[in-house]
Amino acid sequence: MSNLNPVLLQSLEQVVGEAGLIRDDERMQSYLSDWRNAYRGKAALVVRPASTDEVAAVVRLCGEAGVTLVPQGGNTGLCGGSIPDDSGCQVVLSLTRMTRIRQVDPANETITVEAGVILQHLQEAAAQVGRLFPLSLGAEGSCTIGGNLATNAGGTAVLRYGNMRDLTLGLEVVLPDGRIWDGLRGLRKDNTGYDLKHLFIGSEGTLGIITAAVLKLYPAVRSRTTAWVALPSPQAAVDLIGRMRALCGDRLTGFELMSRQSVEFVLRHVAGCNDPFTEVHPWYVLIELSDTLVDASLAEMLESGLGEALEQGEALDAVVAGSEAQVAALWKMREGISEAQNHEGPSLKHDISVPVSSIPAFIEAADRKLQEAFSGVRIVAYGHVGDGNLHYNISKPPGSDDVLFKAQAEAIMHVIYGVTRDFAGSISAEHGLGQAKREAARHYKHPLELELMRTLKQALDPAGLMNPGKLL
Ligand code: FAD
Ligand code: 2HG
Ligand code: ZN
Repeated sequence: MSNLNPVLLQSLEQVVGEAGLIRDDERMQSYLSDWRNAYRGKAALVVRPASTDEVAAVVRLCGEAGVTLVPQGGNTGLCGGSIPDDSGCQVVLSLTRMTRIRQVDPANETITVEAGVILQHLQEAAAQVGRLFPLSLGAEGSCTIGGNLATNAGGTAVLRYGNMRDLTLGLEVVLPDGRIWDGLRGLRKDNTGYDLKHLFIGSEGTLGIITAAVLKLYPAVRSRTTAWVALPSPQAAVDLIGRMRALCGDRLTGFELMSRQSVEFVLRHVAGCNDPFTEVHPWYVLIELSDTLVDASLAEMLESGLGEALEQGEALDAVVAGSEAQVAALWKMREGISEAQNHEGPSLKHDISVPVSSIPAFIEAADRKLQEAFSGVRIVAYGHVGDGNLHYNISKPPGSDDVLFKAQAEAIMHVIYGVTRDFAGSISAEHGLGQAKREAARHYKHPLELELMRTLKQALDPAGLMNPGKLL
């Protein structure tokens, strides 16, 4: 049962009603650990407001009582940002009851949604008016728009449409003092000073609670073609993406790199996945072309690009999906990597980015240094290579001890982030810092950038009520 001050508890109940409070230990559990079970915390209470006014009242009440808040959406984040600490004194503020689509404006190509709307539901709402909301990622059936905004989520369509920052026109935010900032403007042009929405996008719940957003819509995709291609090396992937871009321009909407190790994990653990080739190859890419025209000759374009790549030795083999079921099967192989890696014991995630041109040299240097220092660890490298973003994840040597492996996590991380720094890269391309990379950011981010971030935090949240211990 909750150890919260009874007066505060009663006031919160008056705001959100009995349905908006979760206090018994058993029902709280799913809010206290993450998808991988890599982070676990305790909370005094989970509060689930159903409107912006309720969020504001909760923030005010908790602020007055000095109780810190942990905003939470679908709890699919991969760096512990939505998990409370283990004091048992924090309140988890879940946005999952704020699920209204407030407005669809096809003429303005915008949709206004509340923070708790699940990404997939937003995609479906856009499709109903013949539009596309392009953000697409493996957790789209559970992650929320608020979480996508707070982490500036990326995914598999960034190559063409950009990340959440690029897809957002306006925000509504409850500030740490309980005031509501109504920035829900559907404008593509607005030069009236600092663009405040960008402060909150990617702030991981440390500056305020995002309660709603105006997001961009795009014309619906009416044709697409998808291929699975075997490659000799990461350099071949960089060459191939250049070739496909020159040939297809903006029609290139997906280009995902996967090492053999990543694919092997999927074949081993994800039901219904089969290797499209009989031979084993060191690297693969999933390529997708799409267009708003029904008959856009995409298959010819793809086949012509792949034909040239095969001739040049850039590609070793290729299959083009012949049906929607085959398209889905190929994407399942790609999206299944996260889940498959969980079955191989603890995994160390490094969500890095470097310039696209440096991807091959990054992989070569990081692989070499890791294998020299940590013999037998399995490197699970894959990701959004067109964005320069690799998930350079590590699994323990087969049969080795979990505890010993976890004891090496920090040293492994420093090797990988050291190489990332050598290539002027970022230690977090899409998942954010949360609690996982907060300390690392102190080593790898410029001190002046950290100082500016602290200045902003101090200005907006001087009492440190919003998601303390995360990001900064
Ligand atoms: P949560 O996990 O609940 O929260 C994430 C962070 O946002 C926390 O710091 C939390 O405090 C804060 N937050 C949540 N809601 C709000 C709000 N309303 N206001 C303020 N702060 C808030 N991410 C990618 O970028 N690209 C991918 O391709 C990708 N693929 C994934 C695949 C799988 C299988 C999984 C499990 C995760 C993947 N992720 C990916 C990570 C994750 O899905 C995203 O970070 C997602 O945006 C998180 O949304 P959420 O609603 O689950 O947020
Ligand atoms: C992806 O691209 C996600 O599949 C998850 O960002 C990456 O689990 C991971 O490390
Ligand atoms: Zn990713």
